[in-house]
Amino acid sequence: MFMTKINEVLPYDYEVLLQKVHAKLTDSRYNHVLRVADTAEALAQQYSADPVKARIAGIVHDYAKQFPDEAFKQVIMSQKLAPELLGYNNGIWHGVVGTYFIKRDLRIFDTAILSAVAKHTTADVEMSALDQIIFIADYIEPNRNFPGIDAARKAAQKSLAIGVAFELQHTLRYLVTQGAKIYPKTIISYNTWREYLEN
Ligand code: DGI
Ligand code: FE
Ligand code: FE
Repeated sequence: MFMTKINEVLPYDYEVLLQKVHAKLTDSRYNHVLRVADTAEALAQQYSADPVKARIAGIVHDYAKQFPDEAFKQVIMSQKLAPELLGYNNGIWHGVVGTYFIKRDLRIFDTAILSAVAKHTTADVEMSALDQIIFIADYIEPNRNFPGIDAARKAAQKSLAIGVAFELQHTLRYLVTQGAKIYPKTIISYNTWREYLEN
């Protein structure tokens, strides 16, 4: 069983990470990230992934959620990220672009953790076990309550891939009913993972 030591991915104590993250989030959002970390750690234990990286990724996954739009636009331009990103909003930016602030402010550079954060909203056509765990944990943490949550939790107990496929189908369906602009990676992820759908 592979398990990272916390000081291999964090240049300071875990409690300091919690303080840094809490400082940027409302209490309710901070409590969400704590629940995602607990859920991700449990999924990692269940599915033989690294529970330390799962916990840290859970703690930081929404780090940039309350950063102002202007900050994201500046990073997209200064770092020469895909200009198409400017056509989206915080919903997409806080993960894909949020990794920039995680590196800059939190000094976390572990590529597996950063990948899981980058993919936590949109998924991707290729996802590591840790990527899948954070994507799912964000969706099924204990306070989530929406039509279909029981089926989402059951799907995640069958396999990570079934959990990802279920979540993509339901998220895409929801976004379309809202008339939201769909990020292309969300669509190609759905096309890739739908083979695991059980209905
Ligand atoms: O950050 P959380 O609220 O915990 O959850 P999240 O990161 O999964 O979702 C953030 C928002 O992003 C949520 O309102 C749904 C939205 N979203 C997910 N995929 C897409 C999207 N929004 C657009 N416009 N397009 C997408 O493809
Ligand atoms: Fe998020
Ligand atoms: Fe979240």
